[in-house]
Amino acid sequence: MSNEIPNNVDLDHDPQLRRALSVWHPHYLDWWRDSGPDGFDTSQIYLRTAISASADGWANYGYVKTADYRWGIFLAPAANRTIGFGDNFGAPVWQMVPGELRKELRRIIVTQGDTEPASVEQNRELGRIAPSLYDLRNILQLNVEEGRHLWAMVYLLHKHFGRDGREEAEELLTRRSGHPDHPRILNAFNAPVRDWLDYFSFSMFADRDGKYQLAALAESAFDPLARTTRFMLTEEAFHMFVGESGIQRVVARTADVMRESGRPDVLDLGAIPLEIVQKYINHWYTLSLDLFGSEDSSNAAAYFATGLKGRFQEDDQPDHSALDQIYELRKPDGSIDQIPMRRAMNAVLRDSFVADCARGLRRWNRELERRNVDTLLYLPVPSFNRSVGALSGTPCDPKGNRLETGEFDRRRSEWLPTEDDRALMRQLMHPVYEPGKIASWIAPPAKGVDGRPALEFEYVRFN
Ligand code: BYC
Ligand code: FE
Ligand code: FE
Repeated sequence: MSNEIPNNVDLDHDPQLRRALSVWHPHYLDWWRDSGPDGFDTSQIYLRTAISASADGWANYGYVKTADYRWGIFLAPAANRTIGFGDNFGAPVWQMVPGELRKELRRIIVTQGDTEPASVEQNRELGRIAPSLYDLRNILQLNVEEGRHLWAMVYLLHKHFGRDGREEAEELLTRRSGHPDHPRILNAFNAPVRDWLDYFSFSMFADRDGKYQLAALAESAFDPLARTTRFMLTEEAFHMFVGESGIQRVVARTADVMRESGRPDVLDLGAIPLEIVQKYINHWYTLSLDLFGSEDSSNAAAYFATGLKGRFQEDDQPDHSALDQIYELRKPDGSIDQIPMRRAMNAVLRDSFVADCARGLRRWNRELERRNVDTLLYLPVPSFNRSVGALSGTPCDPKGNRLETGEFDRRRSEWLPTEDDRALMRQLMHPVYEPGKIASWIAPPAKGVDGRPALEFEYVRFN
């Protein structure tokens, strides 16, 4: 079985795990066929496959069909860790699930696991309108890796949660993004991803939520979870790169066309107006802020106290107990909520995320400044367009000015993508599958994959 399923969890000597996987694996393949990337079953794609957790083992490149991809199970190497935060600070980490935390831990793993197949379902159709072979290859790479991330969580469920773990693993293949009766768990993973501007924004912001959530779980006192998520993070860097560099290339192209034409409305010239880029940023950024959960959360406090979930780079925190501090949450009406620090862990994690996003925005804006375009892109304030947490229910504009609900609804189309905007994006996007060519609305990548040429290389061979 280890030939078929690359792993470093000694699958060959774990009959129980093999039995669980032998039931689940065919169901996974059915799910992949029904819900994975549509239209490329017979194509050979230049993909990287993780075949071991060592430095050179996780990035092996070669042509494969997605259905033949070898989804593996990898944990980052064992380290002699102790618990780094909360009430059990300094105690040895756990190799087994403590009975009294079983339910909470399962919930965290299921919530994480649920996002991975959801994202594959969300961009199922996008390969059909890819702007270049390079981009087509990248979206398929992300899809197989999100598939592998599902395996990572299913491994934990099968290995550590017995029968309910096996049931949850099946459920992960049963829910569907956007399904009216069996939706995915978190809101952003039920939102439609209809065009490549959606997709790049999603990878920039939602995958970046993934980075912060995984980093918080990489601190977990439950060592198998910490080690799985550490390995997942090595792949996540590429996902965020696809999003960040994708928008950067869109912005660079738009700025070039604006400079050449001397006007901001560049749609008829085959580029994407900055106004539409900004609306997509507003949409996906705010959905991703919601993914952090409520700013004041008793669940978050319990996760931190017990050691299930830490902060981003917990080692760098001056105080690992977080008992005596207060988090100040500024509300749109100007008032400030004083939240005990442990209850504010979702907000603390979100703040790290916001700072990281702002860095990406500065990079995009540099493309504009370099071409003397004076409209710049921005991130809305955290209270804009929120549906989850303490900032929802008090409407404001992207700068934070309070609005009546009626006014927000009336002016929504100024800030968030409309059906018309989406239709325009769809009209712009046609597949470009010829080596050396690229769609009109995006600049070529700075470099190719694995040292290959950016555009001239045949990243996908159609059969
Ligand atoms: N949508 O106390 P609260 C990724 C629910 S992305 C809908 O506020 P808590 C990826 C919550 O479940 C990373 N419901 O927050 C990216 C709870 O429901 P119940 C994903 C939501 O418990 C791209 C209630 O509201 N990983 O990997 O601290 C491509 C009150 O909860 C939402 C994780 O999220 C929402 N946005 O939850 C592929 C890590 N937010 O139980 C992959 C695992 C909250 O009262 N998850 N609710 O019915 C967690 O650590 C936590 O569950 C949360 C925050 C971060 C979601
Ligand atoms: Fe993932
Ligand atoms: Fe990802």
